[in-house]
Amino acid sequence: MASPPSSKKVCPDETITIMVTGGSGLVGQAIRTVVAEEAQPNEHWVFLSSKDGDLSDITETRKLFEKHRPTHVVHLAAMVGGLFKNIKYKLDFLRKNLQINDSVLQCCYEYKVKKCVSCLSTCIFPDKTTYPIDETMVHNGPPHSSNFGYAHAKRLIDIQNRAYHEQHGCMFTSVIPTNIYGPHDNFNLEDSHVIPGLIHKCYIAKQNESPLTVYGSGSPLRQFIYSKDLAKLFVWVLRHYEEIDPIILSVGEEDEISIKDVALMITEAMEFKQEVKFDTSKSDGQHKKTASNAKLRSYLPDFQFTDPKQGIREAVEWFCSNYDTARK
Ligand code: NAP
Ligand code: GFB
Repeated sequence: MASPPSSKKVCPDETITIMVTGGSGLVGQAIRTVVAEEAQPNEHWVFLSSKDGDLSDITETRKLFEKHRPTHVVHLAAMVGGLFKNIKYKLDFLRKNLQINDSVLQCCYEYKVKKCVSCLSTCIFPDKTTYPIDETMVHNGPPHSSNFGYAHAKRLIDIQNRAYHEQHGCMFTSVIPTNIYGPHDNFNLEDSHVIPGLIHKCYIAKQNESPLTVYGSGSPLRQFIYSKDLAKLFVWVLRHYEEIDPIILSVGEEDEISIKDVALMITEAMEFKQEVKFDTSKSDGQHKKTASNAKLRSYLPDFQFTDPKQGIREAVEWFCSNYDTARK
């Protein structure tokens, strides 16, 4: 078995290779944009997609680590989807993400990766909880039934990080983003998250001059983070965050908005003039999952988040400009 990896900090002039799993997705593409805007001469970034190899297969995963020999890993790759995809495929979300996470973390250990930052989600917290939710509450009770497969696979990353650290001294940590949106999202009408799903539905409704149907009552509350803001925070975590415990990456509790609010921001950005209807036969999912970003603020008190109206305008413009090639 390989010797324990060194947990020494990287010298500023030492060349490091950062391998981003899931690099072709919503978050990966945002990180690619951010690092291109502020390139560091000693950082070599490698962005992977499933075309480079299936990370649920540890043999294929080892080949990628053998090829790229990363010193650092940003682990984004996962089976991902919105409420309705999660409700349909709970076992697949559980197994596929367990397989991917075990392959990647074990290879990080075997290849002496100095630091790995993985990704949890604010939807994995206990369903019955007090608010605001914070990082200490991840394992304090069962998650919401709608996504228990995905939630348990994600929670296990935190357990795996602690086990690799305690037994081998690995610097494996994680972030807990809230709902993310932005360019390069998955706009599939059935499987996507709410913002890309409504952008795509609104695009079609505008063309057909028909009403826009929002699923559920519109009353659930969410904190939405623009993908480029998350990417900047992810890069900061990679370079400066040294705790094994996770850190929530989210706008503040006071920036929580309703699904109805977000639907109206989308219709405004799309200049949609038809009726907006609510199909209450469809699930609302979790009513709220209000998370505290106090820990993030203790590190970055002055970080500026993109106003949701501006972020949604940019996401709408990207979708309309890239309709033919967007994931839908
Ligand atoms: P995404 O757009 O669906 O991208 C997923 C990425 O993972 C893609 O690059 C995909 O490759 C890759 N991937 C999936 N299965 C793979 C496999 N078996 N082998 C190799 N690569 C595989 O997802 P995202 O929204 O960017 O999510 C990134 C991370 O953030 C995930 O860990 C997710 O759980 C987490 N997160 C997302 C949200 C959100 O609202 N989107 C919220 C909280 C946390 P292909 O492009 O080739 O398919
Ligand atoms: O982003 P979303 O699918 O997931 O949002 P969650 C679901 C909320 O938006 C529900 C309403 O209240 C839906 O009723 N909604 C309205 C719609 N119209 C639509 C639509 O066209 N598409 C979708 N998808 N929703 C997810 C978790 O929870 O959060 C995932 O299930 C993941 O595991 C993600 O972690 C970040 O925010 O409810």
